[in-house]
Amino acid sequence: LTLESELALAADRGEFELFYQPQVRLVDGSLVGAEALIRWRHPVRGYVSPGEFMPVVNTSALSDRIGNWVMETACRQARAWELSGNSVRVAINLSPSQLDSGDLAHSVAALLEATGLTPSLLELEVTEDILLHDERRVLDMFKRIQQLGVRVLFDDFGTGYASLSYLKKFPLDGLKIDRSFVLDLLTDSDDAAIVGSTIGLSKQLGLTVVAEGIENRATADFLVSMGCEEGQGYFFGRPMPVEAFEQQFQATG
Ligand code: G
Ligand code: G
Ligand code: MN
Ligand code: NA
Repeated sequence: LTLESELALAADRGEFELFYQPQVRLVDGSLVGAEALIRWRHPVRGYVSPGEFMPVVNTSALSDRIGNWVMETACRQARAWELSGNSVRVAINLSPSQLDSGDLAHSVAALLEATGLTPSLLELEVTEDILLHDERRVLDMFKRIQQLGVRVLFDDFGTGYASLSYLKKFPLDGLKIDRSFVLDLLTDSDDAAIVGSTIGLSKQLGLTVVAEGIENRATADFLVSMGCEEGQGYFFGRPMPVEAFEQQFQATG
């Protein structure tokens, strides 16, 4: 069995699951959102991380199916939290293939309609590979998604080849500073300079900025001192199954 056919079977059997990682307001650690991260609950191997299978998914016929499943599952979850009175903004990761097939803005609109989710509770995270697509098409799609009230964030900011030119070209709502700049923030003065400048740049451009990879309080405090408002990382919580997330954050009140 190839990995691709194993993955198709896994989809048939409902073996995919979304984990949620908390995103917090750094000054007080209060919950502001959650990033949905896919896992494969393998009957023998246990949870398999997306790094091991998403590259195959994204280049196979499965990409649409799994991409749509992620969007729908995350929207339903966000709506359930909204209805419970403890709204949690949910962020999902888009893969490049989701921009190629069909009309993403239309799918998002249909999902909001079907679930009843308040649009501002949904965020889409895009990486530079997505922005490498036909620029006009991406630009148009982002505009229509944003007109729905859904926010678009630039993920892994700073790791690509042309992050700054994408900020200029595309109507983004915010950016996520890649964890590779945050992990050694306290000891690496280059990282500190890059992160500090990125925060300043974001503010000047009117963008939300989220720091990733925060593993201790001192890093969170340092980010606050540099004006960063939101963050995410093992210090606040690992990606976890929905039940654990609800327990920790009482999202179901
Ligand atoms: O959760 P983890 O650190 O293992 O994620 C590894 C990578 O997989 C990250 O880059 C993350 O963005 C990506 N990823 C996780 N979930 C999804 C998903 O639902 N869709 C896509 N396209 N990528 C995902
Ligand atoms: O590429 P993206 O930003 O979507 O990747 C999210 C991934 O980052 C998740 O798979 C998650 O496991 C990982 N991650 C989240 N917080 C931390 C952290 O504090 N430290 C490290 N090393 N990885 C993290
Ligand atoms: Mn992400
Ligand atoms: Na990232």
